[in-house]
Parts: sequence; structure tokens; C-alpha cells
Amino acid sequence: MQHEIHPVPEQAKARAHVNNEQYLAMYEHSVRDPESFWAEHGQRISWFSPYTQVKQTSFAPGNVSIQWFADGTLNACYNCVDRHLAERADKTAIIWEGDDPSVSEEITYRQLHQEVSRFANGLKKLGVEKGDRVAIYMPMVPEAAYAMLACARIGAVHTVIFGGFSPNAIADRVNDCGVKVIITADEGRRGGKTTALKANVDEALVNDRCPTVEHVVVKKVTGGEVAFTESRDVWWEQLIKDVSNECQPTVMNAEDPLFILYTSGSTGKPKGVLHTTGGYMVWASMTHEYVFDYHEDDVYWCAADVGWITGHSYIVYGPLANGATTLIFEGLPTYPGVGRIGDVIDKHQVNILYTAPTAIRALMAKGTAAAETSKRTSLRTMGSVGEPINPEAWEWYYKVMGDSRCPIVDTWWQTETGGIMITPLPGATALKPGSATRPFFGIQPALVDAEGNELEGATEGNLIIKDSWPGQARTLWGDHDRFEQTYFSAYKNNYFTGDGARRDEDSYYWITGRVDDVLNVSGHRLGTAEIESVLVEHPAISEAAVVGYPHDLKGQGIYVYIIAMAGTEVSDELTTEVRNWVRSELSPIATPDFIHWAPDLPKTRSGKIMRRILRKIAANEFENLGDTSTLADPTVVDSLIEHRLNK
Ligand code: 6R9
Repeated sequence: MQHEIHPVPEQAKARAHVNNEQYLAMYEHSVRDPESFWAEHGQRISWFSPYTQVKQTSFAPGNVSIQWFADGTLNACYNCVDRHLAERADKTAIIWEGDDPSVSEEITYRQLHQEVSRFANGLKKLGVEKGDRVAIYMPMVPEAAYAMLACARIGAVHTVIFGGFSPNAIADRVNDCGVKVIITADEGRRGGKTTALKANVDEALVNDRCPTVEHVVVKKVTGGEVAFTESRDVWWEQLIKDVSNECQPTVMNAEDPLFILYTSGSTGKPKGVLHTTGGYMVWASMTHEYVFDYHEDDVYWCAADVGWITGHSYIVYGPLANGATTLIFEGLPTYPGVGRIGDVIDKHQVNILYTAPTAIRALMAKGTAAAETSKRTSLRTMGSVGEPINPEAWEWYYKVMGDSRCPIVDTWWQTETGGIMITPLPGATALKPGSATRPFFGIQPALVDAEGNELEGATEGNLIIKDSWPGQARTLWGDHDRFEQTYFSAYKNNYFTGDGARRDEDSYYWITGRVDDVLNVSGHRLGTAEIESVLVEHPAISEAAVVGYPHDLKGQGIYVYIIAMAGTEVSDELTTEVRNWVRSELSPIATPDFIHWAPDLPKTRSGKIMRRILRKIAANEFENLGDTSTLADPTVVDSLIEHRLNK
């Protein structure tokens, strides 16, 4: 497919931090001599005591160890808040736009400092100390950011749990890292509907299921009814009533943990990805400035949820470290109408917008309606993240939302990478719709075949990264072996991303999607193994196999093959029950699109499910199933094709 190449617009070139020549020179420096490059750029954040060490990293088998700026000390919250007080105390730090379009609020850096300091003192009152884990299960209200920053201020390690997760998913995460305090709200509010957050926490904690949890802090958001366990629960407002406005930020080492964020892998339970303080802050702030070409007076809006890594790095830590005005949006891009994104842009004069292909496609489905209620003249740069953006959606975003004026930065990265890795830079990179283009400073991507041979030139293969970068995850909480196994065992001495990619004749990268058993549904990462394990816990199901298939709006849809327990009568009611089971046991984002009751699954003689075949049938592409000669019973396939659901 040949699409137009979009040259760098003159307006972008004129104001940008770097043009193409500067990008090339900085990139060259960053990979030739990472030590001196990062010694210089590490200084973009404030250190209590400076680092003398820069890069101490090893991807060697059995000895994966990643340290950056290891002897420096700092505090992430100080970097996001206190250090701006001298020059930006009255600048707006956070614009909060409510679900209800008539509700918004502005919080200055001075106010942010006070809110965060008070809440940090509140956490201390509850006995939270440096190194303790604190879970945050909140809607998109400013208090979610206050809670994260308050943890960082006192050295507690936060783990944000996406508000769409079920009680079981909360309990799993809370138990995996031994959470002491959970911060939540009475209810969340999105698209005019409410979610019972506190009730979900109560259920996660029922029967002493999470023995490490001592307290639950509850922020009143909707004023909805909640149950209250007096000895355990405390209202946010009550907690900070008599505390001081002053709270000294705790001195942290560069390699002290900042947060844990759970994400799906190809096997087993979600992994607790651990990010530390110094390298992460350098990476988040530097990528935020260069990738979005952020300048001091910009209003910046990342429309992700703080429950995902995008919200951590590009709503909270990156922009606030840069002293930016960051917009926190409680609602949905389509509520109350498809014009909402444009309306918010006009209302707050947003200059930089960062959103996901799934949102773009949902708006594109309505033609140009999304642009008809707004002018969007303030907009200058637009970003995309979370999944591959198809060229049609890219062109729509560019023409309709950006009036063919704003460069689009299609940013490829992962929870594990901490921040953006492959991306255009607005003033430097000619754009090709659908391509994440070129590596950020310090990133050395490469493509390899299944045997690990590095492929040269224009080609396609598995995407690896050859050397460490400051924002990289350091380990998986409590399981360094799994960290090594997952990311460093497939291709020795390299980080394996789990993604496939193509490199074209201009050395631009085109991410083709996951090459492992991880699904990407509307930009949400889901492990097929996770969904399968929930399915087989249902009493009517003996076996399950879950695959993804191409879906116009969601990128990938979820196709479930299940085998009923002997003696079970399969009915429409049971199918509905199974669908609701996945929603309630895991999350609504994991809701199956198709549930296919199968008499059997295609297995090799050694008992391995041949997912390749299941994927093809789910995609309604069964003409060319490839080699089926190793199947124990080839007739299983005919029956699956006959009863396929995605026709
Ligand atoms: C930031 C984030 C990571 C996975 C990643 C890849 C996919 C993200 C992408 C993209 C193509 C992009 N992905 N950005 N694919 N183009 N611009 O999304 O983190 O939730 O951990 O997901 O998302 O497959 O491996 P995370």
C-alpha cells in the first residue's frame, strides 16, 4: 500500500527543539557514547546529590542487571512539583475536565504542592513508610495524580490498578506485591455511567482475602452510597483534616522503586513491572519534551487513563517534571457526543493531543462529525499510542482532526520500556502514515529471525532492542527469573519486545503487532492465558482456547473456543453467563466477542493446541490452514470451520 509521505511542515521545523540534522547528530552521539550522552541529559531533572555513575547495565544470560545514575539521589515528586514553585507557582499544573462538559477545574503548581504534601502526610499517619506498597484504584480525578505523587514524595511504591478491573483482578495485584493501603473513590464516573469502585475494593478484601491491607482511603467523587468498615476505611477528607501543609520529600536513590504496574504477558498471571526513580524520570521528561515538541506555554492533553503506563509517563510524571499544564479528562471521547474531543481542545486551547487508534477509529466511523462542533486552531501536534494505527485512520486523524496542519507522532513503546522508544519528532521526521518511523535517542532497534539472526536492510522480523536505556523496567516484582526469562532469553544479550516489525528502505519501522499470545484489544493488553484461566474456572467449562482476530474498531477482537463439561447442556443463557463471567471475574475489557462451544480443539499428538489454526478460523480465513498433518484428529478442524462464528 503506497501512501503519501508527509514532509516536515515549515511551522513545525521553525519552532522545534530539533530538526533532522540535529536529530541525526544527537542520535549518533547517544548510541556511540551513551555514557557521555546520558551524563549530560540526566541533568535535565533535579538531583539532591549528583550522580557520578551513569550506565551500569548487563543483558547477559543469568545476569540481567540494569542501573542508571546509581549513586545519585532525588525525589520524583520534588521534580514534578517543588522545583517549579520558584518560577511557576501560579501556573496551571492540572486542568481537570469532568465527565460532565460543564464541569472543569484548574490547579496551580502551588495548589498541587499543598494537596500532595497534605495527602502525603495523611499516608504517613496511616503508617505508610518508604518502600511500602500502596494501591491506587481511582477514576480520572485530580486526586489520582495527587495520590501517585504523594506516594513518590514519601518513597512509597504505588501500583495503580485500572478502574475497569474486577475485584479478583484487584486482589491478585494487591496480594502479589503485598499492598498496605488502597486508595479509592466511592464511585467512578464515565460517559454518564458510574462504577462502584469502593464496592469492588470491599469485595476484593472480603474474608481477609488480602491480609496485608491495613487501610482503605476513600475519596468522595459522586457522593454515592458506600459501605464503611470503621476500623479499616477512612475518608480522604477526614484523613487530611488536621495534617500540616509541609512534608519534606524523602531522599531516594536513583534505583529505589517508584512504581509497580501490572501488565499482561503471554503466560500466567499479570506481571508486576517495576520502574525505579532516576532513569525513569529522565526518560519520561525527555521523551515528553522532544516527542511532542513541548514548549513552556503549551497546554498538553494525553487522553489515556492513569491506570496504564501511558497515563503514568505522559499524564503525570513526564509533563509535570517539565512544568507543563497537563489535562486530566474524566470522560469518554464520544460522550455526550462525538464532538467532545474537539470541544475540549477549544475550551482549554489544547496545543498537543495524545490519544489512541481505537478512539480515532470510533470517531472516524462517524465521518467528519467529530470535527464539526469545534475549530481546533490551537492544536499543533497530535500523538497516537497503544496499537498499530492503520493508514486510513492516520489520514483521517491528520486531515479531519488536525486540518492537515499538525504532525502526527505515532509512538511505539510498552509498559516495560517506561516511555516512548520509536517515534517521529515533529520538527525532524518526514511522516509515513502507519509507521512509528525512527528510534528515539539511545534506542537501538534490530530485527531478528526466529533463530536470532539479525536481519539487515529492508526486511521484516521480531523486534529487539540491543542495549539498555534509562527508562527501562528493572525487574518484575518478586520474580527476577521471570523478568530474564520473558525479555532476555529468546535473543541472548538483547531485550525482546514481543512485537514484530518491518523496516523499509528508509530504515523506518512499521510495527506489525504482537508475535506472542498477547492480545491488543482497543489498546488494552490482555494475555490469552489470563482469559483462558478465568474461563476454565467456570463450572460448565472443561477447556478453553482464546485467540484474537482482526476487528475494525478495536484492532483485535476476542474469539473464545470452549469445551463444555460432560453432561452440560449448552444454551444461549449459558453463553451469556460465560460472557458475564469473564466480565466480572476479569474485566469488561476482556469481554469475548465470540463464544464458540467446540466439541474438541485441534491438538498435536503431543497435546499442544494448534493456535495458528484457531486464529485462522476466528479470522474467517480457513482456506489456507497450512500443515495440519501433525494433528491428532484432523476432523476436529472441519467441525470448527462449519460452526465458525465470524462469517
Ligand atoms: C504504551 C503501551 C504495549 C504494546 C506493544 C505493541 C502495542 C503500543 C504502539 C503499538 C504499534 C504503536 N503498541 N504502541 N503498536 N504502534 N504506536 O501501549 O503499553 O499497554 O504495555 O502495550 O502495545 O504491541 O508491545 P502497553
